[in-house]
Amino acid sequence: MLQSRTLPTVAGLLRGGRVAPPAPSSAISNRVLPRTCGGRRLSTRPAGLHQRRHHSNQVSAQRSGPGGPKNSLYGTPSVDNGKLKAVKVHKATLSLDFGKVDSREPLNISSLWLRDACTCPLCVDPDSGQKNFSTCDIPDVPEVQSAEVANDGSLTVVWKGDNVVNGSDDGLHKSVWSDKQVQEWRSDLSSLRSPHIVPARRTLWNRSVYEQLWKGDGSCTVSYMEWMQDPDAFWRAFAKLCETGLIFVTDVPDAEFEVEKIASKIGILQHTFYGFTWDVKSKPRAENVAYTSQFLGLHQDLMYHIPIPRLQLLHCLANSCEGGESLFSDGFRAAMELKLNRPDLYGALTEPSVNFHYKKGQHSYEMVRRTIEETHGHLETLHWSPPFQAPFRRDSITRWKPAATAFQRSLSEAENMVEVKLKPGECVIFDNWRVLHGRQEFATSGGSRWLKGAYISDQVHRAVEDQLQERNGITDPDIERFRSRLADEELDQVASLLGTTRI
Ligand SMILES: O=C(O)CCC(=O)C(=O)O
Ligand SMILES: [Fe+2]
Ligand SMILES: [Zn+2]
Repeated sequence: MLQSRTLPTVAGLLRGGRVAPPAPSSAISNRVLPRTCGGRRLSTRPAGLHQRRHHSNQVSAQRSGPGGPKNSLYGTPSVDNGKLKAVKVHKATLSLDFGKVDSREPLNISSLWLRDACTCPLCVDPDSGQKNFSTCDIPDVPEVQSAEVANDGSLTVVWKGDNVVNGSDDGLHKSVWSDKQVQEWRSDLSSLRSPHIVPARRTLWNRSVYEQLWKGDGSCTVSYMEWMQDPDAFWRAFAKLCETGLIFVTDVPDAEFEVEKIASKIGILQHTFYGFTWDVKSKPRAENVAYTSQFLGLHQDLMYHIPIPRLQLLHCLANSCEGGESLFSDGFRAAMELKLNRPDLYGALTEPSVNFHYKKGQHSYEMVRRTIEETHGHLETLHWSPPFQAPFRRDSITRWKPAATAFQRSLSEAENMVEVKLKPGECVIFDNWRVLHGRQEFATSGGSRWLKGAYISDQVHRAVEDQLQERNGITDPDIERFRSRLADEELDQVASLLGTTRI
């Protein structure tokens, strides 16, 4: 049966086409709380958005995006950036002293590591950024001639008897690291940058919160011209995508290749066996349930594939059939609700118990996944796609089933799901690792329906998120602590959505 409701379009919602409670200045509190543990059971009080507004540290700053106040989206780094004060040279290590800015011991780094990490123009080609020597060319214990710290916190080490690159005849080689570089060594043993990227502060949403965000400052929507040509508008919209996982591009020209152009503003498209871009049209004997006119429950795409696409774009070229409304639900909100109310069920969903597959023609893909994946309590991704499930391992279904049923109920409750009938000229972009999508059944007679889709990989998404973070000037050497703090805040958000408080 098709539904015969009249539903507002995205643009209609944005222009206030749907009745909603008065929009608060900020939909959700994002206050920073001390870590709490254990007892998540809640005391209930009546739900109401107004209750969220009294929190001291409101989210409104987040709205400003990258052009706005510094740190708005990412929060303030949690560790004092005390500069390097002194260095001592031992036999095979250098000991770096950051003074008493935190309780850490001096940082001991081997001279081998330091010599390998030289970024001088002889060691790292300034044009290509690539290393000019092999780590195996360095002596096991490179000899230090001198080491000193400047007032600005930078570190200079002069190496002796150094033939690693063709340097000076006297065998001396000078390495200089800026304060910023030195700071990055403090966090952990990895010297890659991405572990230091502070994850975006997310706003978890149910239907009414999302509608308020839409109406709020319009930042969940961006016009095609702005997205393509106005860098500030692009970054604002991208920041919103990181925050909510769901944005809409409007006024897209009526042409097949536009989805590729919109996606290319973020970066290269992720090619999959569905094609570089793909058509969502109903067809006979469809190879994918998406290409039928049937109801399609909430799901994520390509759970059986490596890598799983991070962003999904769907550009609406035609949607005149009766039905065919798009459905979206914030999977992270549902996961956090479960964590808050039923940590036992949440735990069951973090086990690797779901088999996914796609087997057709020359394609044969399968993967076992955890429904919920987190790092230090911070949600990273979900894996939910009932149509592509393969039979379970016989010993895992019993524990998974009740937990998954509670999760599914929360995802698909009307108050948690956004339902929009996309109009031609609208393109939705959503985070396929977080936001689940689906669609209502539609009647193929008396109309046409055509969406054109594209994917962006996680790696490309991270690169752009990295630039966003760079614009915000945020890194956090203590990223693990930051992750668990964000996780704690998200539990508060979901408690607030449920009209309860955490004790
Ligand atoms: O038809 C739709 O609205 C969405 C279909 C779908 O799930 C997809 O293309 O991934
Ligand atoms: Fe899909
Ligand atoms: Zn060098």
